[in-house]
Amino acid sequence: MTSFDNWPWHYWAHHTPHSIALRTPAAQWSWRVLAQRINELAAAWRQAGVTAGCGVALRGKNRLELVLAYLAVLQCGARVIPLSPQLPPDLLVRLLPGLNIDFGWCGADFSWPDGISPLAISPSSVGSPARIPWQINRLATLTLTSGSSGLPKAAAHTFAAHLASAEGVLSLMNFQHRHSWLLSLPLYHVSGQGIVWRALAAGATLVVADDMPLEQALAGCSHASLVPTQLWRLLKGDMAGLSLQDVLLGGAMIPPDLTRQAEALGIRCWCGYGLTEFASTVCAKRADASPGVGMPLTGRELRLVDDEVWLRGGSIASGYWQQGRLIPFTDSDGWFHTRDRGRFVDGELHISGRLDNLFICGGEGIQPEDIERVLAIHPGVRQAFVVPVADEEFGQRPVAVVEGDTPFEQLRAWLDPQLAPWQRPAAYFMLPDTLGGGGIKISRRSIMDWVAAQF
Ligand code: 4YB
Repeated sequence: MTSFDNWPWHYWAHHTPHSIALRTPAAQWSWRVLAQRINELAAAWRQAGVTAGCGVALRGKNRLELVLAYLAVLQCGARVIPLSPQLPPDLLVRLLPGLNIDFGWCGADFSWPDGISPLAISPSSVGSPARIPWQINRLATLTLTSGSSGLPKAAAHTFAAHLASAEGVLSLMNFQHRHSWLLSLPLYHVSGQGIVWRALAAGATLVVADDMPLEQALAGCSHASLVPTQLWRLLKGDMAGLSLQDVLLGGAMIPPDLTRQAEALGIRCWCGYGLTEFASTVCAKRADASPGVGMPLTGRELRLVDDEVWLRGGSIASGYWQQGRLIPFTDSDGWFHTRDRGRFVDGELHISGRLDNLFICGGEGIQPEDIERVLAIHPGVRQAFVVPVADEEFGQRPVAVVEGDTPFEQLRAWLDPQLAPWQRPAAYFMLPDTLGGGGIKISRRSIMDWVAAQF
C-alpha cells in the first residue's frame, strides 16, 4: 500500500499527474487538474472562514461538485459531514446542534436551517492554496449511522481509518491505476466514501454519474459497489456492452442465486459485510455457493461472543461525535459489540440477523431474517422483509412485506412448508414505493410503522 506523505490527490498529482482521477459523462480530470481544482476551492472556502477544526456539512446528490467539496473541506483541515438530501427538515433541526456544524454546502434544491453559513462553489484564484499539512491521524469525517431508533449517531473517522478500510478491500480485490470505480452508492453513506478512499488509495479513477440509470452510469467502469437490490435490477435490464468486471456487494444479506447469475455473465462478485463504525467493509470473500461473508480482511479482528459479532481493527471510528466530544463505543479492550448475530460455518462468518430484530411469538423466538432468507430464494421475490405485528393471542406475529411479482397465495403455499408453524407469516403485503426513502436501505422501523397502520 502507498504510504502518503501528502494529501493523496497531491501525491498522485506528483507521481502520476496525467492519469485520470475523476470522470463524469461530460469531463475527465487528471490528478493534476483535480489537485488544482481542490486548491482553488479550498482557497475560496478558507477566505470564507473554513479553517482547521470547523465542521462543514454537505448535502447533495452524488455529483462532481459534491466530491470536490468533500475533498476541499478536508484540505482546509475541517471536519466533513456528508448528509442525505432526504433527511426530513425536523430531523435535520434536531441533529445539527450535536454535530457542531459551522458551514454548509448544498446542491441545487436544498437549503440549510438558520445558524449554518452557506458556502458556494466559486473557486478562488487569489490567495495561497489552503492546504494544512497532511496528517493521517487527523479527524476527517463524520458519518451518520442508520440506527433503528433515536437520533442517528455520527461515527468520526480519521484519514488513517479510511485508508485502512481501503487497504483491506484492496488486499482482496484487484483495483489499480487503470481501473475505475463508479460512485454507485451515496457519499453520505460509508459505502460511498469507501469507494472514494479506494480510488484515492490506489490512484485509480473515480467515476461520478448520478443522473442516469445505473446501466448507463456504469459505461466504461470496471468496478462498482452495489446493494443486492441494485444488482437484481441491473441483471433484469440490458447487460450488453457493460465493462463491469468486479462488484462489491454488501449492506444486507446477499443471496447466492444473485451472485451466481452475475458470475455467469462474467462479473466477479465479492460478498462483503461492513458497518458505518468500520468505514465500510470488514469481512469479504469472492462469491460462491454459500451465503457467508468470508473472514475479516487485513487489519480487522472478529470474535463471536454469545452469538454476537464483536469487531476491532484499524478502520474503526474514533468514537461517536456529540457536541464536540468523542463518545467511545468500544469496550475496554477495543471491541465493538455490533448487535449482529453471527456464526461460523465451514470457516467463514454467516450473519444471521440483528439481535434487536428478534421477537417472540407465542413463546417462540423469531429472527425475521431467517424467514427473509427463505423468501429471497423464491425466483419471484426481489426483496422481502418480515416484521412483527401485535397479536392478542400470540403477543406478536410475523408479517411479510414483499417486492416481487408472485401472487401471495402461491408464495404462501411455497413458503409455509419450509418454516416452523410460528414462523409462517400471518399476512403478506406488497412493499410500497413510498418506503424507499432514497437511502441505500429501507428502514425496518418505517416498514413496521407502515404495517401497523394496515391493521
Ligand atoms: C449485513 C451485511 C451482509 C451489512 N449480510 N447483513 O463497501 C462496502 O462494504 C459496501 C459495498 C456495497 C454495499 C454496501 C457496502 C457497505 O459498506 C455496507 C455498510 C453498511 O451497511 N453499514 S451500515 O452501518 O449502514 O449497516 C451495518 C449493518 O448492516 C450491519 O451491522 C449488518 O446488520 C448489516 N449488514 N452487510 C447481512 N452482508
